Amino acid sequence: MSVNGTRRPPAKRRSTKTACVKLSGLAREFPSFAGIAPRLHHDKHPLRGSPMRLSLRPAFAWLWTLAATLLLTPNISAAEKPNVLFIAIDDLNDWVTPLSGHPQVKTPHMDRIARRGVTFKNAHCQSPLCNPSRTSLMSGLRPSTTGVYALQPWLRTVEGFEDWVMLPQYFEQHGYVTMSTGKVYHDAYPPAEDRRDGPEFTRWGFKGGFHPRPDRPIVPDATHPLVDWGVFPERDEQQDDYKVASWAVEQLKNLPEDKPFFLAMGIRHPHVPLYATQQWFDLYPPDTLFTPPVLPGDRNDTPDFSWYLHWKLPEPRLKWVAERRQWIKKVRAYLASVSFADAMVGRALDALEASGEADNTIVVLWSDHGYHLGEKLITGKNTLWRESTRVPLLIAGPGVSADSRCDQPAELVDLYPTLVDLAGLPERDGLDGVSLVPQLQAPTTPRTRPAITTHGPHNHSVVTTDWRYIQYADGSKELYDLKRDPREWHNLARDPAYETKIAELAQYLPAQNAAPVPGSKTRLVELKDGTVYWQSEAIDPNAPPPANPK
Ligand SMILES: [Ca+2]
Ligand SMILES: [Ca+2]
Repeated sequence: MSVNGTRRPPAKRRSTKTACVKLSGLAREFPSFAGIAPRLHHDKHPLRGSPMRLSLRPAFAWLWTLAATLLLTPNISAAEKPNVLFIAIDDLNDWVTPLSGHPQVKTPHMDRIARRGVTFKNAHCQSPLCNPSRTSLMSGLRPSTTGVYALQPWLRTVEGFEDWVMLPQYFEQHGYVTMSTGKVYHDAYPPAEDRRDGPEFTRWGFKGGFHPRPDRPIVPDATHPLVDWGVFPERDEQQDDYKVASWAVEQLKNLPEDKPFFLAMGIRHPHVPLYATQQWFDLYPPDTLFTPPVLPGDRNDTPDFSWYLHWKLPEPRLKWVAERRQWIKKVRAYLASVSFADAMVGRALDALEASGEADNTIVVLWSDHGYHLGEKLITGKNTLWRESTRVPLLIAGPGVSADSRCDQPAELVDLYPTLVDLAGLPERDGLDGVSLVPQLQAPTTPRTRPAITTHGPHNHSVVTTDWRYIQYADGSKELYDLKRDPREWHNLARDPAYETKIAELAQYLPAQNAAPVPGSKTRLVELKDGTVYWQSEAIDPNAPPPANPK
């Protein structure tokens, strides 16, 4: 099957006054930045639930305040401890309604969480790649601390981390029943023999995968079997993610009576392949959709090392999708996949409400990293820019300010200490993150730490409320003034006027830069003795970036 109705003129390049590029002949301008999007109407959403039922009613606000006071008191008994519904989304960038990264996106169920809690508008992953990001979040340690930078290995195989108490284990040690379904750790982790009740989680559910898949890719000349998009399959119930959510719903219908729960649900959409049923595509009529703005020559002022971070990837470059008139189709399929993922979140929220435990449950939703859909001339991830590092991070529940937004930097590595703090468990030493509870209680509370994202050893991004500084392993740099240049188009690092600012931000770079652990491979970039290696293969310094590697 294919996406219907995507008739549009041939791709053209032309500059606008704001130097945007319209590659797809679109009827409407993409707003210049998140936050100015018009309010979207969600009433026609096919799986819309009852969003107001989870919202905080003013008359009961004092009860929440009281609950917050009680819950933040250490040593509360197991029976009083709040539950945790821990929702992981894969490759979800800021194209969600609470962040307005794409002003046409429809995610009414994430809005339900946002209305009940705090939306972190400046939250960033620790690595723009599944395994290192998830390893960091679950261990509470940065990639630069563990040395896990690539898609392999599993942290348990790393010397010194065999018995490291991961986030769900810490909850289990303190009286919780922990449960997992879908992609919580990176795919294949833990290995199948350890994916049983006991290690890592009290109870393992349906793990799922990228199924079902059509007999052949929908996109003509697809660069990789998984890098595909279009209308598929016929019914939502056929999707693995639907079954993952169903398992979570079943647990919420049969909760343990004597213990609090920590239920982790990992949804793979909108990770490629971007398959969704017709109803989700119908939310995004192609003749009204727009692609994100792209600056011509945006990569002219970015260092060579920025290309090395994603030297050879299955995800096509912008030129590839634009020339094949697939850009708008991929954008549409991504949006459809986001709304499908949101609907799965909605099913879990509905079940939580029906369980009667909603008022005593912390709901946290996060994505492991973002995703480019044309910005900086690429699709995919593996960069240190906004599109890769910025992630949705929504936290709601007892002790959390309702319907609030926080502009302070936040990191996914903060989730471990934050959830421990919110649940009133004993403080856990030795973690790299810090509790976000001060911001959850009062979202304007300042935070001095920036957000750090790492991709491969010695490549870091530092984000504050106003700046992004990037430093690569060869010492090359980028600096962006986020107030003036939120899309990070104009690299200021070579301007001597910013030397002081760069020195100030460079102080926050991690002091420890662990070498890649044994077994590190797949999407690993390393600088060794003056030579850059992509997945252990030396890069010719005179070679141009591969146009569209497979
Ligand atoms: Ca991912
Ligand atoms: Ca640029």
